[in-house]
Amino acid sequence: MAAVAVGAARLRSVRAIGPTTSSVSPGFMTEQSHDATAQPCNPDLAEMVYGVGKMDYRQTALTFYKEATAAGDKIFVSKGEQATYNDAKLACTNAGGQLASPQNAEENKAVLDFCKMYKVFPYLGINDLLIEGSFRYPNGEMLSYSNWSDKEPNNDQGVEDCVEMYDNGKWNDKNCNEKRLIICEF
Ligand SMILES: [Ca+2]
Ligand SMILES: [Ca+2]
Repeated sequence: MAAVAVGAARLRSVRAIGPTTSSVSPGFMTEQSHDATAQPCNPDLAEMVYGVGKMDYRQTALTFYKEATAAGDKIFVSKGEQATYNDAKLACTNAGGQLASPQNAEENKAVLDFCKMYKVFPYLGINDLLIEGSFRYPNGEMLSYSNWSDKEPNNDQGVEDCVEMYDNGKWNDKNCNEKRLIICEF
């Protein structure tokens, strides 16, 4: 648990730096308070923040997003908003990141934490839009980790090319036109 305490302390110190080093587009954070003294709206958030990384842009992300959690080399952020896949993808790329695309169990757990916090299934960045049945990361690379739910992906009715996460952490391929929670990774 020591790592949790260190991470939480780091988060507070990062917030104190303020927005001067921001390289993040304002489009995704227009409603976000820049108050350096702001506390997490969820009292459990501090428990979710751990292993804060060393890269400046990740610290910047933590500065601006109340709901942020780190897993390995990534930081995942969400404002609790929902959108179709294309709009969600755009929101993340405009912010300098991409839709959450967990590449191991730890990252999957970080995404799941947001799913549970907001009680909404999120979209992942993973999709088979390019080649049906060949699910890939946003950069086109093949998956190195997956956590499909039983009998998924099933491309139901031939229109499921995006991926949502259930509240048990399992994945389901889903129609990209549904609205799902936006979680970005940096
Ligand atoms: Ca498909
Ligand atoms: Ca499905």
